[in-house]
Amino acid sequence: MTTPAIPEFPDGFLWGVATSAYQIEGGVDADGRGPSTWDTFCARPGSVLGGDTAAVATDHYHRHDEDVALMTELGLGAYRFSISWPRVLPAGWGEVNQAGLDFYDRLVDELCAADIAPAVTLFHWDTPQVMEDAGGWLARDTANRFADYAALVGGRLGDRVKLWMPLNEPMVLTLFGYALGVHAPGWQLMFKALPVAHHQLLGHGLATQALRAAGASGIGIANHHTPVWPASAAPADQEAARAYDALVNELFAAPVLLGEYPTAELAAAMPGPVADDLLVISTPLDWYGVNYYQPSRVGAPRAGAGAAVVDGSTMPDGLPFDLPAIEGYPLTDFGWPVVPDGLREVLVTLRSRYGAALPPVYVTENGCAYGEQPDGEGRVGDARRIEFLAGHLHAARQAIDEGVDLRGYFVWSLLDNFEWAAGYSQRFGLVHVDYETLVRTPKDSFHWYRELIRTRR
Ligand code: GBH
Repeated sequence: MTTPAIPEFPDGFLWGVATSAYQIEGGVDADGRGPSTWDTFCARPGSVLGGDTAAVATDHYHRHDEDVALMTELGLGAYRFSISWPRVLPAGWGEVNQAGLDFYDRLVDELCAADIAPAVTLFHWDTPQVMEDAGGWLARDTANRFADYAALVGGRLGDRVKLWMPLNEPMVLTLFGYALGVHAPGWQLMFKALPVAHHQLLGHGLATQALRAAGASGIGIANHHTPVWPASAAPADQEAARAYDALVNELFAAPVLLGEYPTAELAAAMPGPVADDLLVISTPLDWYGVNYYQPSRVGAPRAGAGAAVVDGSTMPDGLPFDLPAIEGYPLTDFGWPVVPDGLREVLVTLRSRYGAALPPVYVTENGCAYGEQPDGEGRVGDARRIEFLAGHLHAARQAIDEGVDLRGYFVWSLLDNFEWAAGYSQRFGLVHVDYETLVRTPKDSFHWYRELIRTRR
């Protein structure tokens, strides 16, 4: 195998991998965990491809020792994982499930013993079902309950966790979960979903304050970012692209970094004492996380165009955007174009948009779905993943040269796992998982990443 050359990174650059609780843990009924919105969504026919559920997933809940051993072999500097809110607080608030909290406490100890810095996401979309029944993220009170949960976890793990992210990709929960209905909880509220953005942002700000009060430090956010490329130079396409950019990129960055909503219309769509809330939402952060997968081509809606399909899910009618395919790039098995320079573009755009208000940056997710299987000798030849990662690391290095204070990079993901509405059809792991036997097989990309870390850590 020829190994693509990787540029040098600054001393202390943090090399990591990322996962999330619902996608890997399984054990949905184990030791007192409560149901989440995703358990409900999976049980609803037609929601997840092939009727897949995450009841077992990769069974990480019972195999975490083996998984930490894999991470140790990788020589990771950090491991980003999420805590399942309903595992810790089965009803979302009130009685604590000590067994659930103990699970994460042990995991953090195992990581520290292996010299791997724990990086913790508090919410990666798995809302306790009881909270959803009480209004979910459409209800302001969920932000307060979330802060209580943050205080609890921060108090228990704050002495050992190096990086905290209250939220992962609030954009995706708002858009996919509440506006379009292709993720849990499955609402199709279109623009009436905007309060979900505000309440998550408020929850982020309140949780940041609660974590600090509980003695935790190193607090950031993991936001999804995509370069937005107008479909053409026509004014209608330019305008649609501007609006899309405001909605998917700026809506979740400007309140946090600048204490303001990107447009007057968006600010006016938000509930509550918005000006006061923005003071909480913009509580200064120690760092800022970027999840990058691909750019977006955006134009004005075209008359007579069929319903848009995103990641295999059919979008509701009446979207104010058209998302034509990006052509001229190779595609992953998910159909996403491979555009490494898009990572440089999002990082440099953040830097120019937010300037001194942007704290040090981490790439908190980057990766690709390719379906290679083990051959007869148990080898998984995923050269395309190696090429993907190498290309994106070059782009990240270029962003540093262009003035971005980038401190680390997390590959999505350690293991093949439950890819939300796509079920098990998409494999993002450095490690292959056989879903019949749950046997883990490191892919070529795993060995490549280990070598990269070994020569640069
Ligand atoms: C991340 O989300 C998640 O944090 C993680 O849990 C997930 O497993 C991982 O990515 C891989 O999917 O057709 O233009 O609408 C990624 C967010 C949002 C990226 C939807 C791709 C589709 C692009 N994704 N987006 S578009």
